[in-house]
Amino acid sequence: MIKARILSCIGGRYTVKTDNGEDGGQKIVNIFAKGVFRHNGIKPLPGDIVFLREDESGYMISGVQERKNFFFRPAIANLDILYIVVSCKTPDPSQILTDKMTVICENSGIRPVITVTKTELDPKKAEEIKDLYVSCGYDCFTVSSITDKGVDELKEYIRQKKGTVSAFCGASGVGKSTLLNALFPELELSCETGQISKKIERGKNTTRAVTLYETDENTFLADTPGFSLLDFEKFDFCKKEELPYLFPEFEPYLFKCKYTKCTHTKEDGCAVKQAVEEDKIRKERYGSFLSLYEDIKDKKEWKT
Ligand SMILES: Nc1nc2c(ncn2[C@@H]2O[C@H](COP(=O)(O)OP(=O)(O)OP(=O)(O)O)[C@@H](O)[C@H]2O)c(=O)[nH]1
Ligand SMILES: [Mg+2]
Ligand SMILES: [Zn+2]
Repeated sequence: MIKARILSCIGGRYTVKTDNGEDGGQKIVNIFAKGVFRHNGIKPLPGDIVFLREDESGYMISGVQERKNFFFRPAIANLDILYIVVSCKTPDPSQILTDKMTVICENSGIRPVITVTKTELDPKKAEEIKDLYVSCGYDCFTVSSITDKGVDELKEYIRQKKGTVSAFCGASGVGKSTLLNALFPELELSCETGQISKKIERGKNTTRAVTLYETDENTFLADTPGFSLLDFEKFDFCKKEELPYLFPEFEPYLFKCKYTKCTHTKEDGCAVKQAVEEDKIRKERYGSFLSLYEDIKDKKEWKT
């Protein structure tokens, strides 16, 4: 049995990295749709660890190792870290979208890292975004792929995360592929980016599929297609009772409310609301909490 990691799935062709290459090394092989089983209805995803069988017609996927998690948009399995990429300008940042992503990460046991791009366009805004998420306890970076400012710092952080699977995700045009190129020019990203056009043309080199790149031994970083606001318009990733626990900065206050069943939305004697008034919890984040709470509060049945 050969063990392998799925790097990408493009047009029915899976590219996987095996550990049975020459001299015990690794090699990249392709598997076509007919060799891909759906195991108990599970479609193998980039990031999955799979078991391969080889016969005269090529490789087949014969099993998928149990996932520790999976992220649905972008679809990746076994993520350790999600770099939530936000540009400070063009396109303008959406705080609610960023907060939805942090909440989904918290719910799936994935570490979110906020990465603000294009900082040379609006350094003040970039720092504001960073401050907000640092105050929530998140790791944050500000980078410009034009001036290279902050790129080395982020690269060092990624280097320290040996053995992990991580991904860049964010709205289309925020500069994910360009940043990946600036960080790891040696990867020669298959998507033709890197050329920073003077006139910003969004969508010109838009990434079409999730691809994992090996940045270090057994360490993978994925570039992913940008999503639009519509992709996360419907928010139903958790139960309303769970939502407060997915805002880590609320934690010190959650058991200090007057009522044990406090929803932290409108009750008297709510310690979370008080912390917001005292600027111990940022109003912007509490605003996102209320808005997400509204989205899920009337949901009767919770699908998994
Ligand atoms: N000013 C400025 N422009 C940048 C920077 N980084 C990327 N860009 C530009 O932003 C545009 C989009 O960059 P991409 O890297 O393709 O963005 P993306 O997030 O990969 O987009 P999708 O693949 O569609 O999701 C391109 O025109 C880049 O040249 C930056 O640091 N500063
Ligand atoms: Mg891209
Ligand atoms: Zn409360």
